[in-house]
Amino acid sequence: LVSVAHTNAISPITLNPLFNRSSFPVGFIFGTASSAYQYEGASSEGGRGPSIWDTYTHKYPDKIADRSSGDVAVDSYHRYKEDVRIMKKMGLDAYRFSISWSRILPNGKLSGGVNLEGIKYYNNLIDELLANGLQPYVTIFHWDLPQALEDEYGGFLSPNIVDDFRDYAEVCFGHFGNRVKNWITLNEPWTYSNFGYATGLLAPGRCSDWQQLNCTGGDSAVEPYVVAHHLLLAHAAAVKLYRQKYQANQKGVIGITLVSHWMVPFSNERNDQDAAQRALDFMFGWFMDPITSGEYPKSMQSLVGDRLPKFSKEQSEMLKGSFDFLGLNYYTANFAATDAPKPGLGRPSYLTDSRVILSTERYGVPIGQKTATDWLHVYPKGFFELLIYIKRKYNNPIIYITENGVSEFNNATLSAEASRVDIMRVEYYDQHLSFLRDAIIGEGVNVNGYFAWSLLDNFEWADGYTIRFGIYYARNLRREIRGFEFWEISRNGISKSKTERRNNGKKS
Ligand code: PSG
Repeated sequence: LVSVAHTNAISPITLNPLFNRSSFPVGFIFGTASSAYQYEGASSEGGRGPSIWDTYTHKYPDKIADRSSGDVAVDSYHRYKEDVRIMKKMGLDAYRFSISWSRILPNGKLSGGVNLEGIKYYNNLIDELLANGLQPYVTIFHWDLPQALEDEYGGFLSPNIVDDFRDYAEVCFGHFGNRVKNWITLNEPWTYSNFGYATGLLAPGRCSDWQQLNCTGGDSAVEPYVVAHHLLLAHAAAVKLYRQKYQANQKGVIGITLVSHWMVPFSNERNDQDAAQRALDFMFGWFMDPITSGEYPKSMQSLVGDRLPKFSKEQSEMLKGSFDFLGLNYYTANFAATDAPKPGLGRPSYLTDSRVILSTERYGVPIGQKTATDWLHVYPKGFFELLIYIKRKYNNPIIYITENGVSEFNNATLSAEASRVDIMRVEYYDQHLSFLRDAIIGEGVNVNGYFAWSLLDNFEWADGYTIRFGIYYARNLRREIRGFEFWEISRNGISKSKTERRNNGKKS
């Protein structure tokens, strides 16, 4: 056993030396994930137009823990070749990145012109990946909406977004689809709606005044549902276009990335079990039900009532089956307890509509080991439970794990050398990959690949650079492998002796 006292490591490490890449099916894909605003930097270079994240970070610096922004981020706009070199060295098969909409269409719309310098950047990145044996998995929208569309019609609050998103997606298919065979329309529509329009913690930072969450406008009872509705319609429109016009020639596949926590009933009582189901409906079913059955979950229909938009018959048909694979992001689990309705009291909000009280603790005991992210406690078994739930409830879809990972604090007093020792992260990956293997091999869940969040430390939204998610250390434009090369699991298997050797000399 190894214990590393002067780092963020919490417990001694025990790893199964027999667990390695051959524990997964032949052809299983291993990769890492990133997103444009969190990585690229060069925010006003190369003809890029501003996005809502530029506005949000510059206009409301207090909303970001260290008052930072993605202006420079980890500079992947200039240093993508180095990123690719790192991934190749790690023995990875694939890279998930996102395209910055306003780098391609600086004012958001096709009619405003395509920025060829932006096209060129992504061409270069894609070519560099392919030349190094890495497959691009491309997210079309990872939250960085062109500011011009927010200004013109309120972004995803307006149905106008559907056509503009489809046009933008078409530019992507047209320019990159000859080489990109795996498309993801949206990253985590739940997070975009919930944090952008219910809590206001992420751009555009809207919520109801009465919630006193320091927003500058919004309506948490209505807007999250409207935004989610338009996200779903935009997704369906892009998939329809791809299937009608591009898929036969380009021979790629298209999906969507959804995030879900696993929900653990607070008690064994029936009402808490029901609460856990409602919590899943309001986080995951909200999006997964429409793309499988064309309808929102029944629980949402009855609890949200008239505030929940309705799909026309045609929209419903368009949504049904609108994915070749599900991208799934899993990080953590919550306890779910039933919340009795309080008639007459309180105004409605997405945050209370589900009649569930979510928590990460029960009687003072956290659901799992704490991390640098307040909503993220380590709960690996929930990964397994969620995968089985999806298999059973949604007819065993093809799944890619498009994100899974853990954060640590960016401790400025640690040397770069010490910040590279990440035993806690090694354990997190080891445990989650073990449960993933069990779900695939033991339970027949149809998972084709796995992407770690994240390749590098990067701009973590409202947390700025105060926390680190990278399996690679990155700061001040340095990039260095962490103390333990987690990805060796993909080639050689994790060996305890190797871990011990790496950490030798760092023990206190
Ligand atoms: C996911 C889940 C929550 C908040 C944010 C995310 N939650 O449950 O409160 S964001 C997701 C995202 C990526 C982030 C990463 C780590 O797709 O861009 O950097 O997770 O937070």
